Amino acid sequence: MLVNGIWQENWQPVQAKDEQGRFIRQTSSFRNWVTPDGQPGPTGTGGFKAEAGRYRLYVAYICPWASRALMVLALKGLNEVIEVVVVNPRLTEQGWQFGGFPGADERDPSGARYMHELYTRADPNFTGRATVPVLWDKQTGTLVNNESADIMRMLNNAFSRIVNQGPDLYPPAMATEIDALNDTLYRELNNGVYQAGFASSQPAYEEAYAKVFACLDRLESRLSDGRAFLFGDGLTETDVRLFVTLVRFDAAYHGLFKCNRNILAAMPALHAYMQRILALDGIADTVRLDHIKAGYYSIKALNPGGIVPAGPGEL
Ligand SMILES: N[C@@H](CCC(=O)N[C@@H](CS)C(=O)NCC(=O)O)C(=O)O
Repeated sequence: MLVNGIWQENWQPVQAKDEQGRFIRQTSSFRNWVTPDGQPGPTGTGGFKAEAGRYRLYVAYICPWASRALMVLALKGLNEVIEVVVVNPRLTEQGWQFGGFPGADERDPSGARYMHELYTRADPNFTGRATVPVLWDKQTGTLVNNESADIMRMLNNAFSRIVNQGPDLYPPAMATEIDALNDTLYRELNNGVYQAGFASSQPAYEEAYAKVFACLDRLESRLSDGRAFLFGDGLTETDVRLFVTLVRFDAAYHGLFKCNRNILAAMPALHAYMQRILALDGIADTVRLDHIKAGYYSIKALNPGGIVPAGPGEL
């Protein structure tokens, strides 16, 4: 399809759609885990022991999936233990690029110009998207994991013998509830906004739009009872997953992705909740509105002229 054809060149996440024009996200392909002793984790092979200075996390501030990994890194006090490299927020015809945007790292420490070079270094036969986030092992020169859901879990506890800081974002006693709400949030909201934005048919868009706002309405009512976070007083990984979508909502999803029933600021409990998380130690540094706007509005299939909106100026 033409729409698909155009934006496969400029913005790659729409690599697949179903027969109704619904966007389908690619599954991640590197699934090894960093563990305290280097034993294999739930998937993949072993050999990736938690060590200070050994790993590097590649992120884009535009990207909610990368940002959720970066948020866990900050919450767990791992900034000195894991190096972070930030790519240019504007996806090029060769994917993510290093350098050329304020607040992005000018160079990749290992000398790559594009993210895809790291993928082929790790696997010369790799086929698929060169997505962020990427957790990279400097010692063996390979890609450990490119699935943010896994990276969040590793950063939550694999390094606790090196730095023991921050809340347990996935307490075993809450695993079932967390997994269930994560799953709903992903389908209806985190990925729902992308399904609205990248729908290639009117019914697919309307279906996604309805899902997004039904989910936001339920969350607004859940948070209206005065609780600080989704499950009460304690922050969990589900809050991190929700926050990354909320913080992009007014700047990108409301306009570009046509999720425009209302702005987030019109939902008082959700807006206050977002501000509460933004105020946590280290979190504001993971949110760059200039990268978010420049990145999303550089998606040519959705915004051919490339004009970046002036507002909102702040969150
Ligand atoms: N499953 C991945 C998804 C990551 C993802 O889709 N990242 C997007 C940016 S928001 C990306 O890098 N896209 C580049 C491309 O598809 O070429 C995760 O959650 O880690």
